[in-house]
Amino acid sequence: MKLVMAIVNNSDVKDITSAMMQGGFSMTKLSSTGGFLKAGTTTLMSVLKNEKLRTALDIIKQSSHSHKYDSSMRTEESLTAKYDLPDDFERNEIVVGGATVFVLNVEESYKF
Ligand code: 2BA
Repeated sequence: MKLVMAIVNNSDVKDITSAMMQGGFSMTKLSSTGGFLKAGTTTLMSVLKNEKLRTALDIIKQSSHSHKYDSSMRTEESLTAKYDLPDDFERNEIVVGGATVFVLNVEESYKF
């Protein structure tokens, strides 16, 4: 068994979870926050059989989109003002996502 942990953009969550549920995968959604941009993200967790891993990764890949954050936006009264970049941050543009995915081995699983 594998544990897939996928950190995804909130705007992609609906498409990913719909496709995963249709594919018969069990999932848990966690609210998360990026350490660097401090923006809200969603972390999806799914434990699945080894032979289903490729299917799950394909679903996540197909429904995940990257987006750009422009640091000039941080002074505006807009959604992007929520970003709290380090004071010494100098890059003008950051590309976030689509999905950051970690795959871990699961040795045992119980439901009590
Ligand atoms: P954040 O930590 O908020 O990072 C958002 C984006 O900022 C990153 O996009 C990357 O383009 C940039 N970035 C991150 N750290 C940076 C730094 N020290 N200097 C310059 N730019 C930096 P992604 O790489 O697509 O990552 C999206 C989110 O996935 C991250 O949000 C974080 O929550 C998670 N993540 C990425 N790599 C990770 C890892 N190795 N371990 C745990 N979480 C990770």
